Amino acid sequence: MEFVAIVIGSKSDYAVMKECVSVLEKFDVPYEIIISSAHRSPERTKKYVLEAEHRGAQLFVAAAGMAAHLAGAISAITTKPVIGVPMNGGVLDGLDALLSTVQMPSGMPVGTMAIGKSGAINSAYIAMQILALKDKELAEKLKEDRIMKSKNVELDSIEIEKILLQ
Ligand code: RP5
Repeated sequence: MEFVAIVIGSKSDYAVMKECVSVLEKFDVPYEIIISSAHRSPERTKKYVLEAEHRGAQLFVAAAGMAAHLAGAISAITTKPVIGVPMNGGVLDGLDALLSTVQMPSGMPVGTMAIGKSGAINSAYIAMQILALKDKELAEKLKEDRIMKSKNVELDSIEIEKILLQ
């Protein structure tokens, strides 16, 4: 079965990365999520990535904070797309993780998202956009989602205009 493999560096990352999970669930996209760290459990990370790829993982989402090497370490193991999500927290509140995740050497890409919640949500969207290249039903759902987002902007505007006119 094809699925999205999410790896988070610590249990503490789940509070943010549950946003990614929620989006995938909303769109009925199969996923699995494990905790594994580039630093604390490098062997487990490598073993999981190889096994997950063998079982049908189409791409990896990797979330880590601080000296965030998880996404880069995963990209060293697989040629599947790797999406990195820098976690906020720590002294530099995610800027450290952003730079660690995004500054990959040439030929070893990590598609890096924004820090924190927006990045977690967008990691699910980018993952689905990749899957939708060969999944027409999912591509249709993504188009409908865009239409709804656009309608919501108009509805929000009408609401604010009404409040201002009172
Ligand atoms: C990173 O260090 C993790 O991804 C997490 O964002 C950060 C802090 O981890 P904990 O000390 O909360 O486990 O490796």
